[in-house]
Amino acid sequence: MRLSRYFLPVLKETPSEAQIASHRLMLRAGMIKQSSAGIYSWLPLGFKVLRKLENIVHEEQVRAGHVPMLMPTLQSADLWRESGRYDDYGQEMLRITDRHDRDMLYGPTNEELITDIFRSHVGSYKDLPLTLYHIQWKFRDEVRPRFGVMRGREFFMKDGYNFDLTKEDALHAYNRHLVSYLRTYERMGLQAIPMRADGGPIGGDYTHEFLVLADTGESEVFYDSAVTDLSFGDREIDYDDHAQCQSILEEFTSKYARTDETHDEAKFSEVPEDRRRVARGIEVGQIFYFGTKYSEAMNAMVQGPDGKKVPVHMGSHGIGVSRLIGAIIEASHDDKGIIWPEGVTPFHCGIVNLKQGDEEADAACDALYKSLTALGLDPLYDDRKERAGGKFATMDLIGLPWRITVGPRGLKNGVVELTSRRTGESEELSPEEAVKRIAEIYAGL
Ligand code: 5CA
Repeated sequence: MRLSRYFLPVLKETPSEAQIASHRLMLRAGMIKQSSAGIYSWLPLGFKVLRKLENIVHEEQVRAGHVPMLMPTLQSADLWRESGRYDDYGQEMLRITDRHDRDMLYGPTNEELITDIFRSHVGSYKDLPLTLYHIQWKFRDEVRPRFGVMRGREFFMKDGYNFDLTKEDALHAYNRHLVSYLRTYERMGLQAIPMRADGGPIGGDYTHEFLVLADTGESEVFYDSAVTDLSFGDREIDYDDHAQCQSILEEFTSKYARTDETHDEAKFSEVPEDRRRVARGIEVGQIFYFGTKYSEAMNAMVQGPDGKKVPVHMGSHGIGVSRLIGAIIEASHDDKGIIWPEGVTPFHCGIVNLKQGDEEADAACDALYKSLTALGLDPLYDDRKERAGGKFATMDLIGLPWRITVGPRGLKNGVVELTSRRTGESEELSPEEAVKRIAEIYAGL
């Protein structure tokens, strides 16, 4: 993309309404624009990151054997009356009446809708196990929407639902989700710690929240610092292997790590004192096993091997896709702007032309742009007639991990400059070498 043809409305001033770094930086970098409280337009740069996260989530869900689909944002109130949640959900639910006076609502989550789909089409244990998921906009009329996309009213969420014949199978689905989530967050450059949580309005005995540690996080968390040494890495996973998924779950959840809702001071005091941490975190996902709660209320039964009808065991599993952008920025920025991890960056690198209009510099930038795109890479070329300082400031603000700087002086010696946004370190290389380096960095991402 050429910056002169893009839409990147960066702000010079720090917006006064933004209280935390990620909100400030998303507004300044022209990623989002608030349209009303807790509701945002996703401008091109923000939209690009959102799509990248969505893709990672899809890839990891499909890898785990889960099946993608898409359900509507508007739902009929009748299903929620069946489950008993229409009244329970309270004011967070946005209720709408259509022209025929039918009660509708903007879905805050989809347990009811998916259970209805399931019961309409599945009647035998032979069709199980089954996990369906979608990535769709949700609406919760939060009392205090704040911190930008972190606590929005409209937000983008992946929600998945498993259907199993037995509790044991459903717990395998739970473990499988935990493992796939660990992989998902790591690909986004994040450490998200599974912590024992509270079922809330979804219900359930088994539930973990995934938290990214950040001083600006809304949740208070208590953990054994040993959990932060764990890393998923590139292990081979067989998602059908119950024992393997179980052992990974144990590895990642056996140390003390809880949110304030489930915190137990006596248990916490058993953690060696020098490893006890009280901190704050951003909740970027939650998994639940809730047994037959919805299947019984909504009569979602299957015929078991003995011919008897039994309610299915279910769980639901969510990832806050739009919130994740805020979490990534909270975890990765400096005073100049965002620093995108390579796995989620909106463009792979920036090209800064120090002397736009100079024949040689323009030709070198065009050639770089062509070579990079020919390799399937996605550079952002700042081809505006602007001062170098302004171009660098924009690149630093929007946080592309790599920048290639091209100027007449370097070109005389046959070199361009490759700079890492994270370390600030620069290297002089031939343009071909610079392209090769960028290609190597992104190989396999
Ligand atoms: N049905 C279950 C699992 S699919 C569910 O709704 N879980 S949840 O309530 O925990 O939401 C899943 C994730 O969505 C949360 O972990 C959080 O990351 C994100 N989320 C929830 N509320 C908001 C909000 N108001 N703004 C942004 N993200 C949110």
